[in-house]
Amino acid sequence: MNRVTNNDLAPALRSSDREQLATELLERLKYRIGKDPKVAKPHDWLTAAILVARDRITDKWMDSTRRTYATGAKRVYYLSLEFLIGRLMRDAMTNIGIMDEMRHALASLGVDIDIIAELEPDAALGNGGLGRLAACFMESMATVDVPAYGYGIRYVHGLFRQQMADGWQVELPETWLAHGNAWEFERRESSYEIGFGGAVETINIGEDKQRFVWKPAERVIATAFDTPAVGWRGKRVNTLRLWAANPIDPILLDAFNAGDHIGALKESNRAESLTRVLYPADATPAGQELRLRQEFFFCSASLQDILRRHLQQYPDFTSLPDAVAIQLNDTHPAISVVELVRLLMDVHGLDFDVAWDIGRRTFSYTNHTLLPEALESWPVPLLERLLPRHMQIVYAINAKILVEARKEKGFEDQRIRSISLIEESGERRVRMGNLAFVGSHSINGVSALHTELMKETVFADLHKLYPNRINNKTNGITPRRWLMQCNPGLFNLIRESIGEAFMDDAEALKALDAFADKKDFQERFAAIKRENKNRLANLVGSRMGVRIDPAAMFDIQIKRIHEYKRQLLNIIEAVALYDQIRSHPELDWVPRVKLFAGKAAPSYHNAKLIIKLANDVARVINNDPSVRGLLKVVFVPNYNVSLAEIMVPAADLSEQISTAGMEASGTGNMKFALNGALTIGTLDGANVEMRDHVGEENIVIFGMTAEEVAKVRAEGHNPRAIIEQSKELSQALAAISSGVFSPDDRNRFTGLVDGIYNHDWFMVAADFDAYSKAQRDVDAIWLDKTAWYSKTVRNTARMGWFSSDRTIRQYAKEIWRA
Ligand code: GL9
Repeated sequence: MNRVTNNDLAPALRSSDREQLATELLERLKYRIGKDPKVAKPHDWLTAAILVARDRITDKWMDSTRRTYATGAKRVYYLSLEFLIGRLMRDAMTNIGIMDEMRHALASLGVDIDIIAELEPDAALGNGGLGRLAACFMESMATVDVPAYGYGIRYVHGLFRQQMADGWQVELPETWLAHGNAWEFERRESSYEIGFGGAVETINIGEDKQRFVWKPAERVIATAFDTPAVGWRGKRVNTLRLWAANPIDPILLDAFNAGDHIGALKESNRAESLTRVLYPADATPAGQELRLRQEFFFCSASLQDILRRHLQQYPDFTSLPDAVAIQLNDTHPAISVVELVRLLMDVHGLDFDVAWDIGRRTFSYTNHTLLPEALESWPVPLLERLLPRHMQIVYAINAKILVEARKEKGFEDQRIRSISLIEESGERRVRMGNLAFVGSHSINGVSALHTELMKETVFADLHKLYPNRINNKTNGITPRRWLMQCNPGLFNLIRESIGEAFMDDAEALKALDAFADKKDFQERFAAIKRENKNRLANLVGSRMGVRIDPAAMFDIQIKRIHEYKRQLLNIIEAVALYDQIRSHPELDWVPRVKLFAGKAAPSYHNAKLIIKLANDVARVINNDPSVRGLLKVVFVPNYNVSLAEIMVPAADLSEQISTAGMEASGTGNMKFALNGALTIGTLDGANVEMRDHVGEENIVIFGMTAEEVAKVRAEGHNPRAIIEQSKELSQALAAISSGVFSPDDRNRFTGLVDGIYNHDWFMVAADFDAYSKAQRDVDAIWLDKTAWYSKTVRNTARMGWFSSDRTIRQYAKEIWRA
C-alpha cells in the first residue's frame, strides 16, 4: 500500500545524516546484536533502529538530567499503576526529528521501516483511558520541559490479547517482552528492599517517646528499568522508571542440594509473580491481595528512590515539598501517603506531625471515576496482616483528621462517618479515596463536569472540611501521536494550509477555521479521510474477511466495553435501523458501517455478553441481502493503541454516548474530533467542554443531562412504559430477547434486555428515542457534504485546547508549582 508519510520535520533531508544513520545501524547490528546484515532478520533491524534512536536520545537524556541538577528545578513524580504506551519507535524518532532520514537510511540497506515498525510490540501496561492518559502526560511533560519521572510496574504480561471464538471474547496472555525490549535500561544499582507481613516492635526511647520498627516476614527486591520519554523536538528527555520484583536469594541451595528442585525455586517464583501480570479489571477494583501487594511494592520502591535522590541534593526533608511534587494517578498509589510517613518516621527519625505535614504538601491526587463500585477499599484485617505498621499509621492519621473535623469544624456523627478513613458498615475497610484526599494538598477531577460532581457526591463532606483542595484539570491528548503520526495526510494538509505554528502550539490550529467552508480545501480534507478509511477497510478485510465500503459513513465506538459507556444503546439502534431499512426500502438510507472495538474485563459477565451480541447482530445484518449493504456491523478484535491509531483517523462519526454523569472525561472523544470526525454524544465528561470549544452547531448532542439522570434515579422511573411508547425500541428489544440474533441459544440475551425493562440503570431506554433521532440528524448532515465538512474541519480547527501540553501546563502551574 502506498503510505503517506510525514515530510521530514527537520529543514532539509541531509544525505550525510542518512549515511551516518546507515553506518550506526550497521554498527549496532554487528556489535550489539551480533549479526551480519546478510543474515539479519526483520526483528534484528527493528532492534538496531531502536538502539540507534535510543543512543541519540541518551545524549539528550543526560543533558536533561544535568540541567535539572544544575537549576535545582522542582521534580515531578507521576505515580501510576498503568502506562498504556503502545509503540514507541515512530514517536521517539519523530520527536527527535530523524524519522525521514531513518526511513531513507534503512531503505538504503534494503529495509522497509513500515514493515519493521509493525513488529514493535504494543506495550499495553494499562487498561484504558487512565493508563493512556499517563502515557500522553509523559510525552507532554518532556515537551513542556517539566523535569519528571513516571513510576510504575514492569509487568511481564500486559493487557491480555483478545480473540474471538464464535463471537465470544477469549483472553490470551500477552508477551510484549518475548523479543526483549531495546528501549529499556536495567538499573541493577537502583534496587530496594520491599517488605510484607511480620510484626511491629515498639522501642521506648525515653521522655515518653517511642520508636517503631517494622520487622517484615517476607522481603523482595525491586529493580528499576528505565525507558526514556522524549518530548517534541527532543527538548527534554524524562524517565519512565518501571519496577520489577526479584527474590533476595535467586535459589534456595539447601533445598536444591537436598533434591527439592521445585521447592528451591518457590521463593523466587513467588517474588517474581508480584510483577508478572497487569490486573485487567477497569473501573472495578481488583480486590485481591496480590493487587495490594503490587500497589505497595511500587509505591515503596518509588518513595525510597525519591528520598534517596532528595538526600543527594539536600541536607534533610524539610525541603521536600519545595523540591518535589508527587502526583497520585487515582487511588492505586494511595498507600504512598502512609509509606512516606513510615519512611520519614521509622527510617529517618522525624515526628509524626512533621512527616504528615511534609507528605501533605508533597502529594496531590487525581480522581478518575465516580463509579461507587470503582472506589478502592481494603479490608482492615488484610492490611493488618500485610502491612501492620501502615495500619497503625492509618489509625493515627484518622484520629488526627477526625479530631480536627469535630473540634474545629463541628462535624457531627454522620459527617464524621463519611470522611473517616475506615468504612464501618459491614466488614471494616480502609477507604483509599479518603486516604488519598486527606494526604494531598490538591485533589483534581479530569473534566469540569466530573470535578463539580466530585464536590457534590463522593467527596462532598471532605470538600466541606477542606474547601480549597478540589480543582479541575480537564484531560488532554498528545497531538504528536494523535495527529502528526497517526494521520500524516491530514497533518501535511494542515501544514501546507496554515504553516507550522500548530506543530508547537496546538491552539494555532484555529487558523484552519478560515478554510472550513472552502470547497477545494474540503475536497482535499475528504480525500484524506477517504484514504484513511481505505486503510481501515483493508485491515478489516484482511484481518476479518469482512468487506466494508469506504464510501459509507464509518461510525465508530472504540473503548473498554462497559454498561455505562452504552455500546448496548448503539447496538440496539443498529437493530432498529436494520428493521427500518427492511420496512422502508424506498427511503434514502445513508450507507453506514458501525464499527466497534474494545476489551471487556474477564470477569464482567454483561460486558462479555455485549461483545457476543455485537457479533451475533453483525452476522445476521451483514449476511442479509435485503439490507443491500446499507448497514454493516463490525467488531474488530484486540483493540489496542496501535489499532486506535488506524481507526481514529478513519472515523466519520465518533460515538461518545455514556450515561450522563458517568464518564469522568473520556479522551477518545478528543482524538476523533481532532482527526475530523463529527461527535454524537451526551453531555458527559469532556464532551461538555468539547461542545463549548467546537461550537454547538458542530457536534450532535442528545439525551438526558447528568442532573436529569440523578433525578430520575432518585425518584425512580418506569422503563417499561417508555419502551412500550416507542415502537422502534420495543421491536428491537423483542427481536434481541426472542433470539432473532441467537437462534442457537434463544435466551442468550433475555437477561440483558430484562435489565433494561426492569431498572434501566444506564438509561438505555430513557435515551433511546433521543439517540435514534440524533442519528437521523447525523444522516441529514452527511447527505449535505458541504455542511458535513464545514463542521468536521471546524472540529479539527478547534480541538487544539485539548492538547495534553495544555493540561500539563495547568498541572505544573496550579498544582506542582514546577
Ligand atoms: C477513567 C475514566 O473512566 C475516563 O473517563 C477518563 O478519561 C480516564 C482518564 O482520566 O480515566 N477512569 C478509569 O478508571 N478508567 C478511565 O478510563 N478506566 C480505565 O482506564 C480502564
